[in-house]
Amino acid sequence: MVFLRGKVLVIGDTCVGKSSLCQVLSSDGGIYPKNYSSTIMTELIIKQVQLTENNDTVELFLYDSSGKAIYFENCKETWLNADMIVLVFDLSNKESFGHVKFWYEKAKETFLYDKPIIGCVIGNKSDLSSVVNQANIKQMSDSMNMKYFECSAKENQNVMDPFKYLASEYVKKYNENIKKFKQIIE
Ligand SMILES: Nc1nc2c(ncn2[C@@H]2O[C@H](COP(=O)(O)OP(=O)(O)OP(=O)(O)O)[C@@H](O)[C@H]2O)c(=O)[nH]1
Ligand SMILES: [Mg+2]
Repeated sequence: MVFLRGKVLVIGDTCVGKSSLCQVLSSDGGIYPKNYSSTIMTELIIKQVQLTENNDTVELFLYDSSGKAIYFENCKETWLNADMIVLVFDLSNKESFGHVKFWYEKAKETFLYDKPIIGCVIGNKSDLSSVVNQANIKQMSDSMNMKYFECSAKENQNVMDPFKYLASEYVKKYNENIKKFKQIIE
């Protein structure tokens, strides 16, 4: 059983629902912000995720970043030393899907370099009709080596799944590192 803490970047175009997802997640479905309130720079939301296997707990520090270009340079400063990344797009907005790679590349050049990263892609607003081709989503997620999830913050559907996945991958990586470290000192 371990208790870990990890920094998660939540990034993507403006209005795709990043803040809504974070609010719904942190309130266990209790709060869905009905009115749009644009995030200014970055907001920090903390959520503990309990994993049933081994009773591990991961406290996620979610850095909910603004998708607006004017805040971009300042947001980047808060991205340093991130452990995980969540790339969000809106299933009803093709342009936001087209920009996922842009956000990934920006995160990579800002803090990731060539380090392998734990991350996932979220297609949000699954309650609306999707205008994005599933094969294209798969191709894009695979090219970044990331798992894909579909959610609706509005309907509180599948919101927990991507964050449980991240927490479990994070624990897996931690255990692998401990194992490697033990092998070195033994
Ligand atoms: N239909 C639907 N609307 C959603 C969903 N999630 C968010 N929205 C709406 O989309 C709009 C933008 O949501 P936000 O969560 O503020 O978007 P954001 O990505 O944080 O935007 P920025 O902070 O500007 O980068 C709001 O009007 C939300 O109510 C969803 O799952 N379904
Ligand atoms: Mg926001």
